[in-house]
Parts: sequence; C-alpha cells; structure tokens
Amino acid sequence: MIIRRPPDIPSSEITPESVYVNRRKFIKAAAAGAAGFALGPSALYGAEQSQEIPPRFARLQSELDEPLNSYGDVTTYNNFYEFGTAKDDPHRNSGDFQPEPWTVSIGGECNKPGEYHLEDLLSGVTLEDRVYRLRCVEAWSMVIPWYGFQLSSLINRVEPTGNARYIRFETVVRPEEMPGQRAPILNWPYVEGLRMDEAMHPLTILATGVYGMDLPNQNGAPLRLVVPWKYGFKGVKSIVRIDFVQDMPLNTWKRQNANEYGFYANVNPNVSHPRWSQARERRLPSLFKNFDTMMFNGYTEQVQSLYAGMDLERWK
Ligand SMILES: Nc1nc2c(c(=O)[nH]1)N[C@H]1C(S)=C(S)[C@@H](COP(=O)(O)O)O[C@H]1N2
Ligand SMILES: [Mo]
Repeated sequence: MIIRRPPDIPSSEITPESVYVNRRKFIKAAAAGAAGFALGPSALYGAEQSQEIPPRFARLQSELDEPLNSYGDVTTYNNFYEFGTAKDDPHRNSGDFQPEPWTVSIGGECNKPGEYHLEDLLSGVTLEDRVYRLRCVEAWSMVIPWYGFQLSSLINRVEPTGNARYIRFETVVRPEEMPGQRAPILNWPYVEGLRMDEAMHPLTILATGVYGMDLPNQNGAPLRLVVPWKYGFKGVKSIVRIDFVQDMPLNTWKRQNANEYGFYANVNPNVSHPRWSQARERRLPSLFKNFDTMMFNGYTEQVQSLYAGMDLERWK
C-alpha cells in the first residue's frame, strides 16, 4: 500500500477564521440545514451505519485506501480513564464534562508563556481534515477522520528556547466532572510527551474535532493530541497544560508500568508487549485480529528518519 507523504494529504475545506473561531456554535446553527456538511451526530451516525461516507470525507478516505470507521465506533469505544476503565465508560460517563470555555497554560522553555484561550490558539491556524489510523497498544485499531491543526504552528508561535528538547502535555483534573478521577486509577493528571522533532512533524496534530464536528467529550474535547505512528496512549486528551522541557517527561503509562510501556510508543509489530504480540490487530468493528500491524502504523516513509540510528527494541 502506498501511504502518501504529508504534502499530498489535502488540506481541504479550509474554514474562514470568522467561522472556525465560533465553530462549536457554527455547527449547532449549520445542523439546521445549509452548509455542505451539516449533519448532526445522529444523522451522521445513520449515514455511517448505511456505509454512506459523507462526500467531504470520500476523497480523504481514498488517500488512506481504507474505509473509515463509523462515527459510532469512534465515539463509543475507546480509553479515557478519567471517565472509567471500560471501553464504553467515556461515552457513558462524560455527559457532565464542560469543554468550554477552555484555557491552556503554556510554559517552560519558551519566550511566550501564558494562559491562552482556545479561541486565541485557533485564530491564525489552518484547521483541516486528516484521516489517520489509531492503533491502541491493546491491539484494536480504527481509521478516524480527525479535524485539527499542526502542533508545529502552536510551537512556532510560542517560540521555544534552545533548551527545549521535549514537550510535555497534561490533561485537565476535574473529579467533579470526571468520575474516573475520583479514584486513584492512574496518577492524575494524565501526562504525555514528545521529543521536539516528533512534535514538529507535520503529521502531528492537535485535534479539535472528528468527522468535521467538534470533539465529543469522550474523545478529548476540546483539544487533544493525535500522533498517528504511535500507540493510542500518546494521544493525551482534554489538554490544559503544555510545557517545553529539557528532560524526557515521565509519561503516565511508563510511570504506571515501565516494563510494559515506553516513552516512544512507536507502533512496532516486531516488538512484543510483555503480555501479548503486537504483530496483528483488530480493526473495529471486527471481533477478531484481522489485520497485520504495520511498522510505524503505516507511516514509515514519513517518520523513520526521526529514529535513524536508534535501537527500537530498547527505545520502546
Ligand atoms: N487523558 C487521557 N488521555 C488518553 C487516555 C486516558 O485514559 N486519559 N487513554 C489513551 C489511550 S490508551 C487511547 S487508545 C486513546 C483512545 O482514544 P481515542 O480513540 O479517542 O483516540 O486515548 C489516549 N488518551
Ligand atoms: Mo490505548
């Protein structure tokens, strides 16, 4: 299979600033009719159930040569332990979460630290559709039409200093809205990180939506990381803090069990998880492992140079 290089992934449907600044409101208004892709979630779910891919996504889907997962798959089966540990807990338990207004604190080794409102972070960036595979370390996978912007544009704006070697992300802590946080399931807040060159890679995006609509709470509203060549746990959700740091951050899953989860978390069919093989995966909605897992989740051509000379068995 030929995976296109990033410049060939069409940055379609560029939305004028006046619209995307108020995207959440825009979508509610548009759901009543008019604009090209103006289906509400339930209408869309119906369309997906009947295998009709909305026209806006048909071309993007063919870029990846794989069918998209349905809106239902994407939004009812995932991990977001702040809402519980079962795969349908995020969908069932995230109704009280309030993703707006939203502020992200940006700090550490950068020239423009501060409290940034989400609207401010979105002004001046190009929001675009990107279809990526998500491959969870537990061996399930999906093909998801994310909507977001390149992390590099945010990084350039806040001007990291020469000391910034890694970027560190934190999820919000709100036990009153996130029932999973009322128990010490993980060491809250959830933390993830990337090396600066990984963070600057054009495939790395901060997503604000899925299927052309704002992210539902269970998928990390209103802002989450998507790094398509890494296992799903790198995709930290509901981000409230971003720091530029000198030392490799201790990410949640490595802290939880360093023997099972590393910092890099590159999808690698040749390196087994201590308790299971990573060679095959289960593409939802299949109940069985029906796909061979691809190195770097299929993005080898675009990302392998980042790891030239590294021992990928050691740097898991
Ligand atoms: N804050 C937070 N982010 C998280 C998680 C979590 O428990 N908490 N789980 C991760 C894991 S293990 C996966 S597989 C993905 C799955 O969610 P998605 O399908 O919405 O990307 O989210 C990741 N991001
Ligand atoms: Mo995962």
